[in-house]
Amino acid sequence: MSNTQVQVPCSVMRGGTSKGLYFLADDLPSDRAARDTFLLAAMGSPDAREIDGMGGGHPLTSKVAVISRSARPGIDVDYLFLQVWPDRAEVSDQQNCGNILAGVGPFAIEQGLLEANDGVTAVAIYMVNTDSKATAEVQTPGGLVEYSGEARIDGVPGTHAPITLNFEDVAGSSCGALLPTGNVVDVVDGLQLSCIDNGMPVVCLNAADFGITGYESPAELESNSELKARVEAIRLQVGPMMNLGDVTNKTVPKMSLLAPARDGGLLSTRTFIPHRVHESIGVLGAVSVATACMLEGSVAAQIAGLSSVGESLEVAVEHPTGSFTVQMQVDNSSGSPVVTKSALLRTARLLMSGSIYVLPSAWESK
Ligand code: NQM
Repeated sequence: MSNTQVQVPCSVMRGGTSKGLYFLADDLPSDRAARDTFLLAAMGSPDAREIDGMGGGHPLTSKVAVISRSARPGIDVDYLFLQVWPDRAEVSDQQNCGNILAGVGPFAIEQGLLEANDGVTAVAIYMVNTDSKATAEVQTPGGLVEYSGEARIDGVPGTHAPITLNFEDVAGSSCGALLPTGNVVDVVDGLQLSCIDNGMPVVCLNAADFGITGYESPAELESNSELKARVEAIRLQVGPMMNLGDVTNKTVPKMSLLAPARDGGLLSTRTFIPHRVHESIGVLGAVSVATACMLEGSVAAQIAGLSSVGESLEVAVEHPTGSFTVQMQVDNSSGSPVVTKSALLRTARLLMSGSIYVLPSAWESK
């Protein structure tokens, strides 16, 4: 079709409240620098609008999934998540993404990496970034991925087929421990905060400590340069405390500003991811915040006010475009609650399947 550009097989999918490019690992250069040069060109980065590529000019729409058949026992596919910075020539594998994860099962089935059942297919996924496992339940009547359905998730218009994501043992997957600093509460710049990693490194902060309500829109928060500077100053200090090293150029930890719930949820969140404010909240980010609500004395627990926790509970984390429900299994046998499993509802949709075109200068052959 194009004699003067390189074309690479690719699907575009919405995964949860994010959107990204999905590739088979075999279709990408195995050399990391060559792969990243290609991905930057494919997205149109660096450019705030990503006008010369497929990216949407926002971290939530500048994401990549790289998928391959897994050699690991009991695992169907390996999933590597890559964040392409829109306005900076950088590709990061330093975080996982539970929203893009929602598209991995459907993509793997569409690409023939595993055979679907007639009904529901459980896809076992190894998450390369965090060396952890998730299982996605994908609707596959007649052995084909079904995208239509009645499931609704806040932040996405309309309804679609449900995809249930199940996580086990994700505590400390990036930082080495659920409480990476060893404390439920730390004090930085005179403010109490709680650092947690139950699948995503998150710093829980009290929005009121910053003189805001915590119900502002993402645009309002992003235009508050004093707030942004204070949040970033704290993030840079907390990164090494969370075993993440220098986080200047990293997309973790996420900074979640918390306020009391307004719509029947557990609490309300506004999350810096970290330089833009999330339009909703990340999947593993929500699991981490919900987990923090169960830890007595944490900044999240002080705001959520959960008095006691049963073995099985469903909590709603409020965010700018609605709320996010997380089901949790909790083990109370040690005296303090330990979240052993979490499950949540997402939807995903295949938007396009075909080829991405890049200039020859962006492609070094495999
Ligand atoms: O926390 C955005 C998203 C995410 C990450 C981010 C995510 C997760 O919503 O699991 O899904 O926090 O950068 O896609």
